[in-house]
Amino acid sequence: MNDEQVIFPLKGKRVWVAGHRGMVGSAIVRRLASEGCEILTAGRDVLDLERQSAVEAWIAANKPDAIFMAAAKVGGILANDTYPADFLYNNLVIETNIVDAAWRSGVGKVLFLGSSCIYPKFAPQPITEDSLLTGPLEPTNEWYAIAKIAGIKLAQAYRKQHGCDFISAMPTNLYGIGDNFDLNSSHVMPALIRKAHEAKLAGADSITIWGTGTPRREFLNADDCADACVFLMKTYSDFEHVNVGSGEDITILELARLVCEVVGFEGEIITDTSKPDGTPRKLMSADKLRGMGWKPKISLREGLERTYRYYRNSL
Ligand code: GFB
Repeated sequence: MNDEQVIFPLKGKRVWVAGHRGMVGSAIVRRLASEGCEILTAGRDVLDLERQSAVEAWIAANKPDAIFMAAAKVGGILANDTYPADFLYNNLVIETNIVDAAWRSGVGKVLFLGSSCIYPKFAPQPITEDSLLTGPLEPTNEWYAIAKIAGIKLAQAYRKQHGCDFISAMPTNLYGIGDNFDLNSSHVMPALIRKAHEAKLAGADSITIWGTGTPRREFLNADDCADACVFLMKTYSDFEHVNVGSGEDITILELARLVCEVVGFEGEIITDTSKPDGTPRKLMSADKLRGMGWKPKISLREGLERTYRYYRNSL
């Protein structure tokens, strides 16, 4: 990053990573280690992000200069479809509490993290930032999407009405160290790693993947996402959100084959079409962020190998 690009240096600042125990939050904490800032964290035992007065009091007392909003209720397609109230309510309340309290305490900069599912189900591909609110959402995750759209709008509203320097980043499907490997609530990448690993150990003939295997998804390693978030925090100050992706997508079946190769499982891949496919394709345009000078460093294969190593070490 060129020095002249930096409009909000982090050196010497107090930086709160909300959600520091999650996959993205912990990656941001790792990434911030080289920024010379003071990293603030607050575990669930200390701060309940769903209680507005607690969030207000914590921010007022700890006086962060900047906040990364990586705290969220997240999950894969089945969890989103099964717990709509949790995905809508928990995310809305966490966002409103942090954004409003940040404004009240005069926090200098806030980065809100959303998701690529904010875009219409049939948005033209690759999806540019201006596709937001141009069509109906994918039903399996509309609750989460509505909460994340509200988060973007909160940041914009506080910028417009109060002049706050609040910005938003929209990461694509993320995976990596600290991922959730629970088969009912996880995203596809950790689920496939676990399925292939367990099938290999059991000497099984096949693994079963959900849906038809034809949907296309874009993947970005959580450490690349953290790097992009720090880049945006330091260099970006504008109304519109920014896509954070790899710019490449693959089918779920291709992903399953790659996972099996990395894990060393040689059996068959069977599709279970009683499970939902979700949106057919979700490739975001990477042009805006690339144009600012950021690009990912971790290839899909390298990221997968790292994530598989993490999974084995966590067993
Ligand atoms: O990662 P995933 O759960 O999320 O699923 P979405 C992606 C695709 O992989 C879907 C298929 O077509 C799934 O049917 N898939 C195949 C599997 N096998 C599996 C499996 O064993 N587990 C899982 N989980 N999927 C989520 C949204 O959508 O993406 C969230 O629900 C969020 O709101 C997140 O936006 C990034 O990409 O479909």
